[in-house]
Amino acid sequence: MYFLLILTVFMFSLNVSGQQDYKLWLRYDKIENKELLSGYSSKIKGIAALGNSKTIQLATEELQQGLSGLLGMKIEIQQNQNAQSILVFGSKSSLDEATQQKLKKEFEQINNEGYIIKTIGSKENEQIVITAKTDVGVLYGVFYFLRLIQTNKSITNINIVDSPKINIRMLNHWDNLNGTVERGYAGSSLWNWQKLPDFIDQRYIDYARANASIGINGTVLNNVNANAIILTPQYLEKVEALANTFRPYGIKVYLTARFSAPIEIGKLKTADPYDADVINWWKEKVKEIYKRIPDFGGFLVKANSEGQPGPQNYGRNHVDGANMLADALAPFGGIVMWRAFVYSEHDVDDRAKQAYSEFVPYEGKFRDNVIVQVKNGAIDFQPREPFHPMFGAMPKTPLMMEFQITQEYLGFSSHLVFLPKLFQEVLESDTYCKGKGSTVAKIIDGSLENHKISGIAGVANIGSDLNWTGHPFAQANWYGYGRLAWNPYLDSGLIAEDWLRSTFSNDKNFVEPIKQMMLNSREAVVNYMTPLGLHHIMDTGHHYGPGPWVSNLSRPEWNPVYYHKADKNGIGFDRSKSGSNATGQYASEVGKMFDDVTTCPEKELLWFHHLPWDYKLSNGQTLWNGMALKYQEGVDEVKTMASTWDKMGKYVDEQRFNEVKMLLGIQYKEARWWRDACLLYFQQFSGKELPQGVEKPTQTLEYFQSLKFPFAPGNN
Ligand code: GCW
Repeated sequence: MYFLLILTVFMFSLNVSGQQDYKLWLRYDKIENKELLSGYSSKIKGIAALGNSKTIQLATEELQQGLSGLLGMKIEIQQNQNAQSILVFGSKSSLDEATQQKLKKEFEQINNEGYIIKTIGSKENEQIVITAKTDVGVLYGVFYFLRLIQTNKSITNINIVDSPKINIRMLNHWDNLNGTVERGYAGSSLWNWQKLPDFIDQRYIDYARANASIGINGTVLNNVNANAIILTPQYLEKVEALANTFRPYGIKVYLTARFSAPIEIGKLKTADPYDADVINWWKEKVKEIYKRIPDFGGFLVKANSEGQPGPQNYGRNHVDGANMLADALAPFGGIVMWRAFVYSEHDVDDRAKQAYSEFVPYEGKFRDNVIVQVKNGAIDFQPREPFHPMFGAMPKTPLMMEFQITQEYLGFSSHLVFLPKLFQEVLESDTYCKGKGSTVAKIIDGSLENHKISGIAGVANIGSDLNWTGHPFAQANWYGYGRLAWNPYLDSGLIAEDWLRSTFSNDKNFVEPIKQMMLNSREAVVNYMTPLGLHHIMDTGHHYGPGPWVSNLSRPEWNPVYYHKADKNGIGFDRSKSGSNATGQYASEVGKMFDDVTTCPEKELLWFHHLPWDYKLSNGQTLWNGMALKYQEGVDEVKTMASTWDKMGKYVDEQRFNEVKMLLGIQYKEARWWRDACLLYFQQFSGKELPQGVEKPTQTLEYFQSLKFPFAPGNN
């Protein structure tokens, strides 16, 4: 009996601690600071909801649960909207005339998804109002307000007016219909196609809630390497069920469209975008979708890229393909997101140049409801790439940013890498396309050219793992992506801090060092994988671990040797005027800077230049020594991360503390693997000893080359 009791208690606590991870950043633990707590409690004696839509109901539940947890007392729903010290929330049309008038100026400043949070009334009769033009705007305001309290911010005389700067804030799931996730490292797909539409997993609701809390308003459910079956009635019924689940959270559903679908599921002989039957097939298909899902978002398309079908199979081009789909979607308000991730095995030109060369001539030719989705980086989501030269080169065409949240090239879900730091670097990059200050952020939010649509996509790192993302800190990448999608000008340090306070603790002895650890983690991974502008030197297929020696793949640009070009004379890809002239694709201010080895930032040196091993770096080291020292620095940084974390036991529950500790252990081991394998390999060309301060490898090059990972995750 006694044993049974202990067992139950033990199992219960296991279960409870399991749920710690699951809650993401939406933890509403009681405020520890007594003074703050009484301050909040005096201002919020109850809540009053105006309106009764599903979205307002959700907002009510969220506020009630959130505030009850944070304030440690049950927060009641007030019937009397005019009571003192209550929180009133509802959309503009539900406010009384007088309050609407009071907030007139604020309403003029927000868009349809923005919100206002404001203290109104006289001192004796103070209230906090959360309002917006739409119910979803109110929900965003509610989440923002809860975050303020979660992160211990002041709510005295509150006055916040905020709107998202980008219209389409999207997650792209590379989820296959068989439940696997391409480049997914957090278990399998969340979507249980077999049980849909009748079974709505609680997970779908929790997913939507988490996304709404950071302002994400769209999701592409399936892989860009698409299967046409998703467009059959049998699957559309399932998609409809998900759309219905997500709708109250302000999230629209999108699908990828396989270009050859008219053949595969439509029994047509061709998918030629000029063929009348094909045009008609897509029109009918779109009609069928909108009948089920009236607010369907549209299609994402990967065409004529890495073997996917597309208009070029019929002698047509990207504009022909995109516009055909756009015409079918236009009557319903849907959009086409056409990916620009193209490079051809038949094109001998530098792969980094190919997307620009192919797409820039189409400037001005796409329909109004087409947005071109450009990957972060002209190669492929590397730990560091200079910004894609298409940004700034197509002013008439709205361009969408595609970031990768899942860590295909950044250590899967075993490495702690805080990606908002990387995203911020790219968003802040100045394209100079309209003179100084023409940043990538201003291009994608549409402000530079006054575009009607603007968008951003993040390839999701979410899966069926209990903690959603595999690594507890990978939750910060989902979170941070959402915050930047809402406001691409946010500082990544602020994002890290908000996330830490919401997810772990408000104690500054925890927040400060761990924030610093997160901010340093991005440079650490660059240093131990691809310092000084190296790129694409990972192992083949699964992309796990180093493989700079790989040279046997059928397409030259799939081989790491194509990218580093190491030989006895030196290392690096010459993309300057004397090389591939990729620098010529940038505005002249930027192009010149990259072109000249003396002005090219050292962090991008070997991306743009092939340099001798004894080239002198700015710190006086030779290129060989400097590179070796960078690899060592990366390893040392991981060691520091691990020892910083080791001191945090008292601020974190045991389970999460241990998980992160073990993962940092893996990261340290793999950082050394990268360093040793790459340096041993490059040493064959440099012919030089490792400089002082760089640890000696413990294995041979042959050993590293012999490692095989046929079952590494994410590679299907
Ligand atoms: O990064 C590469 C990945 C592929 C991916 C492709 C793409 C979905 O290795 O797995 O395919 O890019 O973005 O289309």
